[in-house]
Amino acid sequence: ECKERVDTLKEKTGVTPGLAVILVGEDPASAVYVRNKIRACDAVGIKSYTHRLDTDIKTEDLVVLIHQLNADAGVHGILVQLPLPKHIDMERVLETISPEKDVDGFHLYNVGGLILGKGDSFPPCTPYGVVKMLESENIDVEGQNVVVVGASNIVGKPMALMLMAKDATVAICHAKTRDLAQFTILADILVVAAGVPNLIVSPMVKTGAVVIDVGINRLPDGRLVGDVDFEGVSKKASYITPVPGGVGPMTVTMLLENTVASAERAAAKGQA
Ligand code: L34
Repeated sequence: ECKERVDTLKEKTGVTPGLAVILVGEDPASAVYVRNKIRACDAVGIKSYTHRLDTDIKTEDLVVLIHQLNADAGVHGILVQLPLPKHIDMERVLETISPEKDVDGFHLYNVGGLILGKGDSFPPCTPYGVVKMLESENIDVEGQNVVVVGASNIVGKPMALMLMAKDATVAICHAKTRDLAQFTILADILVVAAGVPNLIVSPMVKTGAVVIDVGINRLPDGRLVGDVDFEGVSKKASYITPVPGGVGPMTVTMLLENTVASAERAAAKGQA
């Protein structure tokens, strides 16, 4: 679908969507994710511009680069891969990105837009991908009990808001929640984004539940696993997402979708 939209946009307006990707430092997981994003851009015809920066770059230098990208008409999306090194002022970096190019949805404007349901704001890619998966499987969330495990700014909090906007009854659990199982057992839809391997085992899951595993953990033996015991829980769930091959690729896909949407808006404004 993204490729079709890109082709149409190029044909009708001559605009090629552009995504600037900023990767600071040598985090191996981030390098893999960024590589996957760049490949996905290539596959649909989005032009990507990668900026690989030294770990000890200063906040100020990042800010200067982002200002340049904000002013670049060929760039419709700007992505700063997280986590950033500790010495960098992440908030300042994220607030420097122009909200119209903030295809990650991390700028305050887009975060606020999520609360108010503003149509022109970009939803963050990971929870947006979860919503798309539910939609494409025709899983209606209205009136359903949704339990989100994990309250991060990137996943848990926006996930809860998006499903609330679709009239689900949402509970958010987190690391300080007492007796997690008493919440998870009530979930018709269980979204797990805690970053703890095997946190969710079969007795904690209601029969027939939809289980979305956002976790991505690398075990000492090199295996990649989610937060859910897939083997056990898959026997009880009506739907379950695998790791790898589930939420991760959807995150990448929604980045493409946001970038294409941004380019379409720019073209419509005639400022591309
Ligand atoms: N700024 N930082 C920013 N935006 C984001 O949307 C992210 N996220 C999270 C981390 N930091 C970010 C990602 O890109 C997580 N994430 C992400 C992206 C891609 C994949 C996983 C997480 C992915 O491609 N996962 C593959 C396996 C990758 C592997 O082999 O390690 C999968 O099949 O799950």
